Amino acid sequence: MGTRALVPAAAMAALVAVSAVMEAAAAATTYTVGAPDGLWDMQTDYAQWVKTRTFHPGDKIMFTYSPELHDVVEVTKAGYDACSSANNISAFRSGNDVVALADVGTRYFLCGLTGHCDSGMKIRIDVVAAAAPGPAAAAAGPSSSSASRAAAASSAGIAAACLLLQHAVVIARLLW
Ligand SMILES: [Cu+2]
Repeated sequence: MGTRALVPAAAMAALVAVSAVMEAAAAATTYTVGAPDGLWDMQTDYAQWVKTRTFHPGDKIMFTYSPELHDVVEVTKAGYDACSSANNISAFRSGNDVVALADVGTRYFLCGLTGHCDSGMKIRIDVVAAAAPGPAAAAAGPSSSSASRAAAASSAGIAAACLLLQHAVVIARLLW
């Protein structure tokens, strides 16, 4: 195979990479709670886990666990602080529970089995607006802030795409 035949292949690979980057920039994220080092269990340090992640409206969290061993209860701050699921907001026990983080705010979850929350099986999720809004965007309200978030995400995608295209051009020149 001559080097010339490699050029269209390199261009095609660059195009595939570009569309993958564009999709990743626009998509919301689903976080498996505790992963990759843990899951929804008695060992994972959830305060540590949330520290390295940022949750935005539109993201989802997934609790993965054995339903014989645990469950998931969404509670108020009072319930979270007291490890009480008495006045719960909602309860899940499928072992594969996906919770949508629709709005900016704080959500509290714990395991309702006796003693598990007290042993640390509780998690607090802060859902924050995505892009750092300028003064105008901040005044305009939530719908425009999600629009500016989408714009920021797509411009990040385009910047990454341009970088990939530049690399493809360099590779194509070398091969030619
Ligand atoms: Cu549990």
